[in-house]
Amino acid sequence: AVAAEPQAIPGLPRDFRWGVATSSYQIEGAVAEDGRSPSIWDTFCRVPGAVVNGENGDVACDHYHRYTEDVDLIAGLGVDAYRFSLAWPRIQPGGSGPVNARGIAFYDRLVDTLLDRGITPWVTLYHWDLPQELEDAGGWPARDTALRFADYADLAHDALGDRVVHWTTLNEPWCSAMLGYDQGLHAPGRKDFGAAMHAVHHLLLGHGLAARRLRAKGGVDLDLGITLNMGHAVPASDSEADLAATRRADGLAARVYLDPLVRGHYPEDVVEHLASRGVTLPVQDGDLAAISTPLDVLGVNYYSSHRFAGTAEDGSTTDADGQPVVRAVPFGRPVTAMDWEIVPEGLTALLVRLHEEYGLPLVVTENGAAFDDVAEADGTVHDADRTAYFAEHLRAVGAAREAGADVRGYFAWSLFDNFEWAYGYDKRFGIVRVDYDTQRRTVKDSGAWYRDTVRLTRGR
Ligand code: PNW
Repeated sequence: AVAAEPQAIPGLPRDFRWGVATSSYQIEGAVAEDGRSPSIWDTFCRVPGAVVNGENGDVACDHYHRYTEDVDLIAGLGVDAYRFSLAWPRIQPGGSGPVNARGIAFYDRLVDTLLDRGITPWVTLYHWDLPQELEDAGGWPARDTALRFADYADLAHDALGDRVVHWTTLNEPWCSAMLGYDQGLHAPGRKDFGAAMHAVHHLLLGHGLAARRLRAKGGVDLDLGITLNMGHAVPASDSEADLAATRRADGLAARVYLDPLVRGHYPEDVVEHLASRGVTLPVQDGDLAAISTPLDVLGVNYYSSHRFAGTAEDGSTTDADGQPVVRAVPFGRPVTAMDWEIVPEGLTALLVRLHEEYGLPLVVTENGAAFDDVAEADGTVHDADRTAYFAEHLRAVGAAREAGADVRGYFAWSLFDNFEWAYGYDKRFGIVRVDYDTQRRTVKDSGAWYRDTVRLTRGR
C-alpha cells in the first residue's frame, strides 16, 4: 500500500479530542515492584499454552520505569489526551484494604508529568488486571467483586480526582466476561457460559456502584464513562433467519450492556435467549438503578464488523443443543494480522446507530490495527497498511459526525507495540515501534502521519 499524505479529516471539528491509548498490564512491566500483588494475567500467562510463546507482562514496555521519556514521546505526537489504565493490584494489592502509597505514587507522578506537558489524562479504572485474590474468591461471577470494585474506584478517585477529570470505569466488559469466563481465551481462562453471564451482570453492577460513588463526591469536575467494544452487525441476507441471527448476536455483544446502562433494563429477547440456555442473570433489587447511573460519555472501541447468518453451511437452522444457529459470515475484505476484516464503514454505521438508539455523547476510545511490521536497522517502520487503516477509519468517524452522531474524540490504539494478551508480543498495534531487546522506541510512519493529521485537522 502507498502511504496516504496527511490531510485534514473532513467532518472533524477544531476542538475534536485527539489521543493515544494503552493499558497497564500491556505496557508497565515491574509486576513485583512497590507492593503490586499478582493479577489474573500474571497467573494466566503461566498456564502452558495460554499465551503465544509463553510470554507475559513481566517487563513489557518497561513503562513503569520509562514513563517520563514516554510522556515526552506522547507530547511529541501533538495529541491532547492520553488514555491509560490504573493497575488495581498496584493501588489496592489483593483487591481490598487501604491504598498502597507506593503504588498510587506511580500514577501521581504520571498524571503530574502529563499535566506538565499539557496532556489531558484519560483514566480507565479496569483494563482486565483483576487482583488474583479476588479471582480466588470467585472473580467477576461473584457479586462481592462488584462491591470491591466500587471501593477501589473510590480510593483511586480520592487520590487522583483533584487532577483527573475523565474517568472510565471498565474497558470492554464483553472481553472480561466472554473471553475470560466463557471462551477461556483470556484470564482467568474459564469455559462456563453461565458463569460468564453472571460476570456480565457483576461487571455492570461494579460499574454502576463505582459510578455512584464518584458522582457522590462534590466539588470536582467529572466526565464519567464506560468503554464497550462493538462492531456493526449486519445480516448476511434479508432472510428471516439471518435477521434473527443478527439480532441475537447483537443482543449478547452490545444490547446486553447498552440497555441496562442507558435504559435501566436488560433486553427481553436476551433474557429469553439466556433462559432457553438455563441461565438467569443474578439481578437483585436496586441493581438496575445503580447500573443506569447517568453517563457523560460512551467509549467505543472499534476494530471490525461482522455479518451473520441463521443457517449453518449445511443449511440447518439449529445447532447440536437445539439453539438457533448464529454464524459469522465474512465480508470478503482484506484482514489485519489479527485476521480481523477491515470494515471502516461499519464504524460510521455503529456510531450513527449508537447516537440514534442511545443518544449519548461518544468517544472512540480505541481503534487501530496489527500488521506484520518490517523494521529497518534503525527501527523505522514503513507501515503504509496501518496508516491506510487509520485514514479510512478517521474518515468514517468524520462521516458519522456529518450524519449527526455526537462523536467528540478519537484515541489511536495503540501508542506502543505492547503485550497483546493471548498473542503475546507477536502482534504489533503500535504507532510507535518498541524493540523489546533494547526498549528503544521509534515513531513509525503511521505515528508521523497521525501527528500531522492531528495538526492539519486542528488548524483547518
Ligand atoms: C481490545 N475480540 O481487546 C483491548 O481493549 C486492547 O487491550 C487490545 O490490545 C486491543 O483491543 C487489540 O486486541 C479486544 O476478540 C480483544 O473481538 C479481543 C476482541 C476485541 C477487542
